[in-house]
Amino acid sequence: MNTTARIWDREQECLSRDALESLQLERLQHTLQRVYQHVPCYQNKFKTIGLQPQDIRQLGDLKHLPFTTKEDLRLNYPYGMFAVPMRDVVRIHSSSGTTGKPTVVGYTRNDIRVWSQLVARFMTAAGVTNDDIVHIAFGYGLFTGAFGLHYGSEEIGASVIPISSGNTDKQIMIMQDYRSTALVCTPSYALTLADRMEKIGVSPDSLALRVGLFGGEPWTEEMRREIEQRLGLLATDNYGLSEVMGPGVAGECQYQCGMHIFEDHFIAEIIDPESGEVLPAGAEGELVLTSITKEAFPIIRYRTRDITRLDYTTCACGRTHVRMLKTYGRSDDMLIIKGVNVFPTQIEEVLFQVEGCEPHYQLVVDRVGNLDTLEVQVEVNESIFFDEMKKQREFVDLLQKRLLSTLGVGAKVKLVEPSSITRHEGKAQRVIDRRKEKS
Ligand code: DLL
Repeated sequence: MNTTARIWDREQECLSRDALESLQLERLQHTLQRVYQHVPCYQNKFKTIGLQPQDIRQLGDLKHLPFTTKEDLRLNYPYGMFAVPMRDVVRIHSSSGTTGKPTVVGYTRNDIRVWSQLVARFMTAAGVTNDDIVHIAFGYGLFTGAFGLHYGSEEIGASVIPISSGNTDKQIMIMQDYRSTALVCTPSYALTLADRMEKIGVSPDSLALRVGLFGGEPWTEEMRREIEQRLGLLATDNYGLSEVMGPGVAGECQYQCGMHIFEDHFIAEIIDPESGEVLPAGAEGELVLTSITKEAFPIIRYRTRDITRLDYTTCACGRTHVRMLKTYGRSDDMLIIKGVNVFPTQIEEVLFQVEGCEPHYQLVVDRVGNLDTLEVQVEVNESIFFDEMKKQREFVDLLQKRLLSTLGVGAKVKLVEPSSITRHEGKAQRVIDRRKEKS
């Protein structure tokens, strides 16, 4: 039996805005009651501003509630934000944060069920069915990526290959031999696979891949086209964060025009990251998420730090849930170079448009005297490396000019040899900020 009809939950995914909003309000009110009763951090925050859960009478009142930040989670490390006793928690994950203590999140049995359904939802929207063989190359562990996609695939009834991360040659052999049809990993690892295949002479035609479910880090449209062309698949984007659930918060359908946020389970707002004010529909700003069905770890107005825009126009697929556009990345990933805000993805966009650049780059930020410097190290293909010096200089000039006009601040470009930039099996680490060592 093809289970698509069950996973493609038309009733919930195509609700009218009115019906959706009344469902959201009901679920929000219930969640607020629960956190007020069971999570001291929320109770204290609400009391400080003199607010009771019953004061939230319409969705518009949500803006009166305080934000939750990563700092709140750190202060309540490890289990202080849980709304159920530990005996009801069946799984623990944590964030992939590189600084300080990670944040810890928990799931009840029902949370795991909902999580699996939501991952199954976006996988279905991307075209995965029970006929697919899903190759999961995320690392299994505390990171939510692998388990989320694993349970979602099983919910669909697809055949899961839990290969985990690493050992790229083995990944390629398994994809070939086991006829994997759906690839799950970070977009940067998809490119690493493509590079390696090229190097060892494996053509994408010898694989059975047809769809990619990529997420966990920011990537550009240019990178999407490159992956699609080199792996011969439809590359879709999906978004989530461990604090809110993991993957399964939002995902693209086959029309690739933004990720549907599963609004029957989450409320999305866009705020001005400076003032905290809620911005009007369509404006660009920081995404703030509230969970309205989670049991173990409900989260109210969580500041994701991810910068995006919401698109409420109708999607060709028929789903009514709002779409978030590709995020440039976290506002914490934003570099401030001589006072100008720069996102690594803006640099990626420029590099990908210039013939000769390979899709691997690294940014080195430093401070010389009082001045910030930005160096863009980019791999270039052999032809440029071996060409005469004059041509190399012209190539560097061209890149520097384009970067200056896109970013509004100068960057020095350094061409490096193919394969010289460190590859990561999970999320790419693009920035080395030497200013941090100096401050
Ligand atoms: O990365 C959850 C996830 C796993 C999502 C696998 C999708 C696939 P964290 O490790 O907590 O959780 O990191 C969350 O990663 O706030 C974004 O900054 C970034 N991120 C995740 N997905 C995307 C995406 C997982 N599709 C943080 N585009 C988020 C851009 C993304 N950034």
